[in-house]
Amino acid sequence: MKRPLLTSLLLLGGAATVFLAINTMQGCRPRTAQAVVQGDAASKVYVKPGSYDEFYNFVSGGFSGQMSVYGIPSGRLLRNIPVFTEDAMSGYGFSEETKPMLMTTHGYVPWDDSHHPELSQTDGVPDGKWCFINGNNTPRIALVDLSTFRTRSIIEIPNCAGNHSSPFTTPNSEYVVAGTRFSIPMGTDAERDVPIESYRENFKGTVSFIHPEPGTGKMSIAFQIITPGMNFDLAHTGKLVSDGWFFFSCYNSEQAFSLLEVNASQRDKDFVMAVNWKKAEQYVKEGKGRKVPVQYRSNWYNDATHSAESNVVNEVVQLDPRELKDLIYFMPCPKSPHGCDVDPTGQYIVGSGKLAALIPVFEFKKIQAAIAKNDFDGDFLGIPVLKYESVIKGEVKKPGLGPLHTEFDGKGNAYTSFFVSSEIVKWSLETLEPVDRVPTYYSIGHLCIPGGDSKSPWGKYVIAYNKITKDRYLPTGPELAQSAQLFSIDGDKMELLLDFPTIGEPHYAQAIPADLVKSREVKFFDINKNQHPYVSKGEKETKVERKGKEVHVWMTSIRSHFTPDNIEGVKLGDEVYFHVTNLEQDWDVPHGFAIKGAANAELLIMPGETQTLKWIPDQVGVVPMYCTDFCSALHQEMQGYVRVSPANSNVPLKAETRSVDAGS
Ligand code: CUK
Ligand code: CUA
Repeated sequence: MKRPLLTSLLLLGGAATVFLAINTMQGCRPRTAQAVVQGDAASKVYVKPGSYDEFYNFVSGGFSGQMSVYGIPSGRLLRNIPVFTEDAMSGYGFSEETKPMLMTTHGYVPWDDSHHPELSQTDGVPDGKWCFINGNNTPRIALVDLSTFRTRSIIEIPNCAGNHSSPFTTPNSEYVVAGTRFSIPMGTDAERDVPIESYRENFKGTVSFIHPEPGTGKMSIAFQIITPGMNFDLAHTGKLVSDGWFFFSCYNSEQAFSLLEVNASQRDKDFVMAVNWKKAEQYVKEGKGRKVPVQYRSNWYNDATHSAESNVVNEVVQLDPRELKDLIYFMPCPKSPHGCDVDPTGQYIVGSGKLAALIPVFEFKKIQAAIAKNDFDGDFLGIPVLKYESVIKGEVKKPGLGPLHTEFDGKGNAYTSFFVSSEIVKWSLETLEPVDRVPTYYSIGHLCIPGGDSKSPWGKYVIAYNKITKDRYLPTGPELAQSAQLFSIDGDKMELLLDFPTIGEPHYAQAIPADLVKSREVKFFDINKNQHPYVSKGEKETKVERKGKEVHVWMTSIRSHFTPDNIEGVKLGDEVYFHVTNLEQDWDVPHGFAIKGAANAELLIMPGETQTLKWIPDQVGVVPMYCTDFCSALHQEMQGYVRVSPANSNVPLKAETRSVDAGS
């Protein structure tokens, strides 16, 4: 009876058959693999030693939970920024100061699955201030501050399960959105403890609008819109003519809760959901929202105290579009749409049905006209469905197989990634005709043009983020390198320039001219402004104090010694807190701190910063500690000792250095 593959093939037909066939086919690749690289490609990606790349490229780390930063066009890795995953290299998630960043209502969650970096915008253009990224698994959004390349804040999203259609921004980053991938039952324990097969009655979705505070980057949930139960996949903001609207792709309008592979692929069309967020904002102001009890955490890293704060929030404002009639509308979209992209003029909304063999292009003014005339094709669970024919500008016919995502070059062209046929297709927004196509190696997911989802793209390159790299790199055991491919798009024809490996799975990425970020960089933290409760602003302020079982060490580091570097009087059963302040006031002089046997990572302390390592000694003896970052010619001399005595010992607590600055 059980023949799932055959059943799927029979049920899906068309593009899906090809999908499955290609999916199970090994080693299928275009013959032209070598021929497509032109002779002058190397010179176009060569950034000579000592020079800078033209663009920063922020790439999601997928299941690494991080975000990595590359230079374009060289593809050089510049940084791997810890976001949702603890990072032993920097001490993120290991130091006492950073632990609260990863707190959730489930406790400390040191990992997530991040898909979509999104740069903050001013007037519809990436401004280089922040980069947001979503956590898919334990629904969260993070804000990375591009002046420090560090995670500044993380907010948990309540009533959400699988935060996939996130964190896309409005044109002035008033909001970033979070749409739930999985619908779930919500409310009290009794309301949530229901049979899975009661999906239709009990399961709902939400899309949340998160407000980042312009000065601090603290995030809060402005409001949440409750929706019929289905899956939300991606989203993009309206702009210019369509400013004030947001568009989300939704699939599983079948409301399946098992074997979605088959059961959520039944209907010819699912939806793109149009949300009038300015209207939602107005309803919230008028008090038409409902305050619903929830629990979520909002975490924020304070650069003055060099410490994170984590606060629990207990309610959220919800809007119900079945009561507030003009809030959301559904537009039919073939078939299981994934990407949902808005062109630079804001007029056209491109839906990409994973199983569709065409691309529908919706037109904003037609959407408005249809809404004004109540030109509906019935409703879906109480939400009006606009007539497909009334809201589309047209369809891109037979562009390729398995369209996923579209970005724009700002010159009237769209670039769509095709997973199944493994290619990028360039097509004209005016004629809806394909004008160029180029193979990708292999099975492209997202693609990225610098500013390619904004009002003003820098349409010089497109970067493909591929799902399969077999045979492109030296093999590395069962898991092969993840991959990006750089193409130039400033001529008529797309041209492959470079393959470069990435960390984790690159889903989406964004890129921005380097100048918009470079000038913001913090070179070091001013020690005079350090408000950490355990700061030592000079060696004279260092000390050691016992508070019951806790031993606190006020410590400093400077090339090339710690103060104090000899500590005695620590006993078994103590908890030792090393509060290390890096006294340097110069760029790129971090010091590390590590101690033997600590069930912890190192600290990597930036100039002017204080960080704390917690250590529970478990053996009697003299224990070495040292600086881990090669900071000077005498880096190997940057060391010290802690004497650990038995629990009942009478060794007095003392700390000293023979440094002249310490004055002891
Ligand atoms: S993505 Cu998350 S499944 Cu196409 Cu935005 Cu890769
Ligand atoms: Cu400080 Cu090495």
